[in-house]
Amino acid sequence: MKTVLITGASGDVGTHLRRELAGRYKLKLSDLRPLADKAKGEVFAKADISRMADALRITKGVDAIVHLGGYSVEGPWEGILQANIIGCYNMFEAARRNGVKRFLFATSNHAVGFYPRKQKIDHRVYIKPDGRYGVSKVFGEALGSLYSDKYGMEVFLMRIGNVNARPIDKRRLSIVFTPRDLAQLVSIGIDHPKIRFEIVYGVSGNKRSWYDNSNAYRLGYEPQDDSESYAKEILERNEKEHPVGALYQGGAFTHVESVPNPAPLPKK
Ligand code: 15L
Repeated sequence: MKTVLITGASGDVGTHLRRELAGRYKLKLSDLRPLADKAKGEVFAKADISRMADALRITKGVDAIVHLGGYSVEGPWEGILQANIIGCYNMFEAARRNGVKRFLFATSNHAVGFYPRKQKIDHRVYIKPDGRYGVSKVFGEALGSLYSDKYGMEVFLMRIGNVNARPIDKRRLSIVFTPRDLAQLVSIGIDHPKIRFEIVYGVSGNKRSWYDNSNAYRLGYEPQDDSESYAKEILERNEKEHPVGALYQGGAFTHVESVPNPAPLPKK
């Protein structure tokens, strides 16, 4: 059984993934925050990935890394710099030094958030980040490209939409990514024998998707869920969207300086 390190394991996405992947891989988990309810067989190591020593410690002896850890929304530069720029570099570099071959990175729809909603985009479009957070995800994607080309690392970049069991608003009808679809895509990223460098969209099979996710389908992804059954109910709410946010895929990230951080980082 492969040993898989999940960073950011205490967060929302990490919590879903632990549950969905239990029994399929030997899970090694890390986070800056404590881990609630560690399951049998799970190994947890507290780590601050903005420190190289910590990154080196947690990446030892694993077959694959699912790097979720970091600042997960638009916010102040200092937090993004430490977690998503320095921390992400440390993770790739520590993986290289420890000989970890497979690296899955949770990039985000916000790496391309300034594409208009009326445009369908695939994995080949030029980046269009919608904030400092989006730029930090593009930085991680660039690291993935470098470590794949220069060091032969097998890199799987997932531009994740919104991980949730159901869409919470009109925008999320296009980008919701259910936990079981997330687990399926992550498993492809871990197990597919022919990955060198791939970009895929981490979204369910949503009818209203603004992504051409053919690259994920080519690799065998068959999403089980489609948000369409929630469309009527959500659209009937007639929620007002900001006129700028309503134009772009990234929504509010295109016009605010910060959005509430679902999981504030503990003070050091
Ligand atoms: C993201 O990248 C965030 O991590 C997540 O919290 C959501 O805000 C999501 O994007 C989104 O666009 O809905």
